Amino acid sequence: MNVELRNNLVDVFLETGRAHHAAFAATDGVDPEWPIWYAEHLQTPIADALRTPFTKSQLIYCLMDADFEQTARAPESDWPEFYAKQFIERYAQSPAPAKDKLALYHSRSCPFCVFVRSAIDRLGLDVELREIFEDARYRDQLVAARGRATVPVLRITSPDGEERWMPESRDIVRYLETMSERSN
Ligand SMILES: N[C@@H](CCC(=O)N[C@@H](CS)C(=O)NCC(=O)O)C(=O)O
Repeated sequence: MNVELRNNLVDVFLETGRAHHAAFAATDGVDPEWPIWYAEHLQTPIADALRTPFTKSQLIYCLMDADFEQTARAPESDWPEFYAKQFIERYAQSPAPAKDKLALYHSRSCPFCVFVRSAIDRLGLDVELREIFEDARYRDQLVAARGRATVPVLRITSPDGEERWMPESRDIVRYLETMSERSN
């Protein structure tokens, strides 16, 4: 369980509960239409916290469901804690897995580079293009890593910073195709 997210949601529920109580002070918080009022006030903070869009109707359903579950399973528990846990378990988006960063060292005129660039376009991949004759830094990086300036070379940087330099246009295209299949 993501503790920071849970605490964040508990705070959101508590604050909204206080605001609701203040708004319905005349009836000491009694409001038979409470899910509608809560959905109105929770829509933005809940969607932001869980990184999931909610319509008000969905939120009304989720709130009523949490109320039902709490009454049935844990009537003694603190409702903000219970709701936070249930919302996280059922509706939180898991963070997108970190991806490798890809950069292609290439030159405009090289036919092997054209072959790789057209595969990148066809597959719709996010690959940074580094033209070694337009920016001397790219040529220097390539020579420092490989001892020569032959292009194309794909630089693959993993989320933990580990690097691979992949030469050979056919190997690069094969690698990109595999990446693309995996992400579909
Ligand atoms: N077998 C390689 C051939 C790459 C190649 O010959 N690239 C040429 C440009 S088209 C090059 O960089 N020549 C300059 C050099 O090797 O320093 C591939 O398929 O990627």
